[in-house]
Amino acid sequence: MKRRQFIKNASITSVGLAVGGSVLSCMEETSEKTKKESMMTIENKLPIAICTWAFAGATAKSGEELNKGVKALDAAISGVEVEEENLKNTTVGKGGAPDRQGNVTLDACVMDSNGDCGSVLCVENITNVAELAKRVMTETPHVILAAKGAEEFAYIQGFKKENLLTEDSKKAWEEWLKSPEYKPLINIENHDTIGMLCMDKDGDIAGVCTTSGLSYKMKGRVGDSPIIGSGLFIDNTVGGAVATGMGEEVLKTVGSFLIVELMRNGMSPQKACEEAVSRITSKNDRYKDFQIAYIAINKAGETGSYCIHEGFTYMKYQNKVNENIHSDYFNKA
Ligand code: SD4
Repeated sequence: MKRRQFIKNASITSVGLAVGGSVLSCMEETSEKTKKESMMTIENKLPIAICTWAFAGATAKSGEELNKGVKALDAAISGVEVEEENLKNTTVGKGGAPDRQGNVTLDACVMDSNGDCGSVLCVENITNVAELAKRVMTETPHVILAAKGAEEFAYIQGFKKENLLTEDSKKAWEEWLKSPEYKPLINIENHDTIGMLCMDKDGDIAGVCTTSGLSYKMKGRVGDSPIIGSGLFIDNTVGGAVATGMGEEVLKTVGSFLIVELMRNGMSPQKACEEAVSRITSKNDRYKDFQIAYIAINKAGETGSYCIHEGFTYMKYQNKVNENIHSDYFNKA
């Protein structure tokens, strides 16, 4: 009796398993089909490059590279290098504003589609710090190199030693020294740190963030931009986010990681950027004195942005169209 019952149960179970198996394989087929269909829909949108502020040359460069089939991270680095090498840009790379003692120190990080990342902090005499951050990722067992160590590593890697302080930046700093009051500026000359997020033809997402940091900062000060999770975060299954503005406040809320996690839980890039700004403004009355802006992209190729004060714009390159988009903002009072 027991044996018969066992066989009966076993056969029910195996029917169940067989049926379950075919249900499973049917579900797998459906999800494979849905994946293929959504990949076909998204393919029409690819590639995409977005960056903070109106750095049109940067997204144009990244877009051109992506169209040639270059992967997301290398395309993003090529784009930001346009600004790292732009001597007129006083917030990124060569020509960036110095610290209080007249030293230009740069911060950068990169994050790739496979979750790898690299970062350099407070680096002097090297222009292309985004590429240097990538070399930390690919050529060392570490994630972060700081100051002299990062600079020495750059020379080993064949980077050129350059004086980053241009005559114009030096003059502006000398002017500032006459009454050296430290005040964060909102929307400096309508640009700031460049953060770039790229989604390549394969639908893979990677990002870069590079900056000279706050003008006339204290010696040794490092902001959010080279800190993975704060200035930049990518999860290739979900999306990516990058920040610009007052780094201290982004650091306190781990802003870019927060945005990616909010998107993982179902928020659109737009709503996730709004929520990350609200985490700052809801707790901090001083938000009136500083700007913070985020941009984000998700795996469906949707993008979003939000900032505290009016004036932040971002670039979006898609379908060979390179457009400047005005971000919505929090402080409408
Ligand atoms: C930083 N988020 O170092 C960067 C760039 C900046 O005003 O200076 N923004 O805080």
